[in-house]
Amino acid sequence: MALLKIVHYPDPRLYKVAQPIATVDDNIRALIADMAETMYAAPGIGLAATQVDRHVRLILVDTSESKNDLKVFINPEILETSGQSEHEEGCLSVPGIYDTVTRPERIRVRALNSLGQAFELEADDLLAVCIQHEIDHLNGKVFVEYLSRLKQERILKKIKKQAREAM
Ligand code: K1U
Ligand code: ZN
Repeated sequence: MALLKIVHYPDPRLYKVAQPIATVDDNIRALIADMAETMYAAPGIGLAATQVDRHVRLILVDTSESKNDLKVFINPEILETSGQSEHEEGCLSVPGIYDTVTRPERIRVRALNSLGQAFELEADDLLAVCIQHEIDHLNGKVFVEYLSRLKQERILKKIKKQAREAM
């Protein structure tokens, strides 16, 4: 297994649209293992392949307290949504920035697991927020794009300052 480098906003690679995975093979399972190690080490509760510069439709989520409930979604599709809720979000690609985003409250999602088997899952609360946040990454969207232009400008300034100070 290996720790992968997480791409930081506003890197243009975060805006690429990820491609469907045609075959769930050992290469994909190796990527899942590396992404899981990277997500838990960060630490994070989700990670999309886009964030580690792999532009395939694969996301991982683990919102459990014990960090032992890894959920793998390959080619995830949101089939249904209902309600609306506000939740504070963070992003490993936008370190140190947290803000409130409004999204559908409950979702039904269909995907393949790491064996290539299809499954459906109903999610609400943090799990639903996290799945939607990660699918946005696959579509080239970062959560700050839900915020006002003024907030986005402030976040960009802060991120650029952090990057300068890290040099
Ligand atoms: O996509 C990502 O960058 C991961 C992101 C997922 C996420 C968090 C909160 C709301 C929506 C999506 C993170 O994991 S940020 C880190 C974080 O929230 C966290 C880290 C450790 C423990 C608890 C939360
Ligand atoms: Zn994110």
